[in-house]
Amino acid sequence: MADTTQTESPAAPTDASPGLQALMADFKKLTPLAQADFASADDMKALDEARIEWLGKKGKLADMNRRFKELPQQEIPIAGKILNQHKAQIIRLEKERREELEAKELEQRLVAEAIDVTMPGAAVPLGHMHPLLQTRRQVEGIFRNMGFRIVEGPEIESEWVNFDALNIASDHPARDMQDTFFTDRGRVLRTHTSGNQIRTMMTGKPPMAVISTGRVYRCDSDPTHSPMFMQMEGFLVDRNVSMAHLKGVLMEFVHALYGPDTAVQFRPSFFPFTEPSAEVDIGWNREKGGAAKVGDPDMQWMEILGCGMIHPNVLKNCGIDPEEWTGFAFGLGIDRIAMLKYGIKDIRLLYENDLRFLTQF
Ligand code: FA5
Repeated sequence: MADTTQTESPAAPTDASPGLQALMADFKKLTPLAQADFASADDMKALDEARIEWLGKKGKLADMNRRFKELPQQEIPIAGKILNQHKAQIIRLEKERREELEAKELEQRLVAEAIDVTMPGAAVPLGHMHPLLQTRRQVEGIFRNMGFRIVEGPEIESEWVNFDALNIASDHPARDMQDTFFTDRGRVLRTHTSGNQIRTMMTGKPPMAVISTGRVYRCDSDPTHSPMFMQMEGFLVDRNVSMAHLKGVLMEFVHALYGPDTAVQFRPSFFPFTEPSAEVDIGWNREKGGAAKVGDPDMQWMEILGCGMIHPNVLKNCGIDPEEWTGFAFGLGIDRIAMLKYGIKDIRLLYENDLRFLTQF
């Protein structure tokens, strides 16, 4: 704080009364005292208190003013002038100290709020695709590379498409093979994606090679069965299609997905919509998780798909002449493919949305 106390006080008239002389002597002492008070104020609050003490209505300058009534009348203007000069000085001292404190506070704030632009930013955790979706994309990619195109179908399906058109009569015991969730008016939550075979064949003309993936629903729940799971239907209709084509396509798929020495077996089976029918199992190691190679002593079989040559009745139901056209179809469980791919032991983990599980993939 600048030293301004050296400023000359106005001179008293030579014939000043003793009262005025005493007043002037007291005035002379005031400015250095005020300056000391302001200088010792370390923050704005203390400075405000000091200002009120000096310049307020009941402050020290006001006290001086009250002493004027003791002076002779003609000396009051002189005393007033002297008071105003001191007052101006004290106001200036207070202002200087205020500016100093403001500058200090600003500097402290700038230091406290300083941003280090070289610090690394806070990382936002990134999400990623669910393992089922990753598997679905990969599987679809393999079949697309072989020339299959993708179609979609509804999850609520008519009983006719889901069962009847697929050669499953209303009293056919095959309906019990897939425990069904019925909705109203002859509709069901689709139990498989085979209905998309019907929808596509009814609206399109062969030759065609199509895949269709989506959720399907059954009353089922254990480590390898979930009540909602994902299937992919694939089928191909052309002239002179045989079981050998089906086997070739599926072997190509298994090798692309799990590698060329993966253990695979085709087993005869039954589906009302294919004849002949088969199921495909992949070797898996339940303990280690993941697909097993041929010769693994701990290997067990896991069924991943059903398949076969499209039944002539199904082709006829869709307006396709079975004398001219033949085709194969398959329906694979995407969840089981994911279990084998990632070594997941319980299918239900895929639907629990537990981040500790999902972040591993
Ligand atoms: C069918 O659903 C037939 N539509 C498949 C088919 C299509 C056969 C075309 C012939 C021609 P299946 O019920 O076996 O078949 O189911 C096929 C695959 O879905 C199974 O091999 C299995 O991988 C998977 N799967 C079946 N039920 C479940 C379930 N509850 N949870 C998880 N995956 C399942």
